[in-house]
Amino acid sequence: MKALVEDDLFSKIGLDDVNSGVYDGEWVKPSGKMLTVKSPIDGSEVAKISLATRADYDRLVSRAIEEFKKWRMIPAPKRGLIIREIGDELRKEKKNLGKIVTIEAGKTPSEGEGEIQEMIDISDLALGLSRQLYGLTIASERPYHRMYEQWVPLGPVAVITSFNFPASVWSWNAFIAAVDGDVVIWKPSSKAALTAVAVMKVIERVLKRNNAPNIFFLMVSSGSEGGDWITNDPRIPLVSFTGSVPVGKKISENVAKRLGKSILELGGNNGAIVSDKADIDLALRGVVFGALATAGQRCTTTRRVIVQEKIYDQFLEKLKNAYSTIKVGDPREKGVLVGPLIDEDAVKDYEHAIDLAIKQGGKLIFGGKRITIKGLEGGHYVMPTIIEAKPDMPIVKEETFASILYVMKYRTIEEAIEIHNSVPQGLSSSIFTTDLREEEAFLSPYGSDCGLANVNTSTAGAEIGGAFGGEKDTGGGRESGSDAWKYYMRRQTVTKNWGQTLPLAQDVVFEF
Ligand code: UN1
Repeated sequence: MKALVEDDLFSKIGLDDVNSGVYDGEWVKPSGKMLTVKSPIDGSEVAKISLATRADYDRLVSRAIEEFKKWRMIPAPKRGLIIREIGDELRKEKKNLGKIVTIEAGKTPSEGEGEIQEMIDISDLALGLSRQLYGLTIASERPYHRMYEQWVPLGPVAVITSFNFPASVWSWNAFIAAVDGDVVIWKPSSKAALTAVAVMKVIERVLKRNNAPNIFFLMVSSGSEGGDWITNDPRIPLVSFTGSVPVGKKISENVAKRLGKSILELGGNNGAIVSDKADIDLALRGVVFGALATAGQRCTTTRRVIVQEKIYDQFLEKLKNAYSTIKVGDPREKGVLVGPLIDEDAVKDYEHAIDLAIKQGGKLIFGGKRITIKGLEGGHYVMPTIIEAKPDMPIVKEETFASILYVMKYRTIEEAIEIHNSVPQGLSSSIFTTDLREEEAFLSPYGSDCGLANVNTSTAGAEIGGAFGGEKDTGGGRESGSDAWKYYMRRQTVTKNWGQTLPLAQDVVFEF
């Protein structure tokens, strides 16, 4: 096997002399516990990173407040230029950072680099936005009055990210929040802390070079501890969280108790409807990519495929054939499309879900067990799995973060939509059809109930230009493009009287 970490990879990024997981403008010397970073590719240790102590956290938040006071007064287009330069630095480091993502999250190089590309894309979007933080002008009912709305920076905001998109999802939030005038405290998943440290190393260069306020802060912490500090801290007006439904509920409860704001991007249980009027080969590509990219560990992974009965057998056969050609293994190897799951717990969840599916009446069509790859015995590999299922099986309603695809049959498009919407989550959805009426039904008020609706393309692989997020148990938040920037600012309605009398709204009379 190739060495996991090439000789000079860490030094190129500036990682070799540091094992600090806390950055508050400077890298804080480790004083608490250490986290061991292991690669899911072979289970070996690749780094040790320090965890934030409560004292580190409090110092970090105080600094964030100080830096916010400076940053919010810099004009937004100038803030945009800093983010653009960060984008340029990421362009230079795309390959190296992509490699870190591969080592730590087990993604293929193409997906690892794709994630850094997504950061670059959002930096471009943020630059444009920095000149477009538009407010409305509103007609006043009073003479000599002017009304408008303006958007004002919010404060230090926290972004809590998951292991599966350890870099890009942070940047969706952080780069937009930064052009909005906020500073950002990042708590990455402890399963992907090395990527976060590496990203901060690259960004630090730009901030220091420009003598800019320190707008990005990092604190690695274990378990729920750091999350609890953040969510209960009234100094942080907004918490953006990506992760599981149970943790998201806890976070939103804590934040709501202090009347803070949260953006939640929780689980997906994404379905693809494949009509008998679909371009079958295109549908197959869309479903297989959606189900197996990132080893089934995307929020947008296709977990359910709902197939019209006339083409059901044919489609299932094609699906099985496609699955049998997919290479699972070391993601760095040419031809491998599916790497490992993130850790042993994920393998257990995979096995448990398959067990339950069979007990609940599902039929195993393909895969179903873990695999050992020669030379990578410590890695966490499983076979991509297809299970024939019924829509009302309880396991089908759950999101299992692994490559398990449930296949179901439908008769009419109405039935397909009903099955599609019969899960608690509402992130992404697809229909594969060439029939205009079916397509429009899927996009109609009785159609897909998800935040993302795709026609003839996969549930996974959204672009950054749209608002990303979903409904129901997915939490309702929106990040990334469109007008998601508004979440990170406060809206202020301004009324100005430029006359010499005081006319009152609603014609109220108050003479004295
Ligand atoms: C996630 O899994 O949290 O749409 C984000 C996609 C990626 C982002 C997924 N661009 O699949």
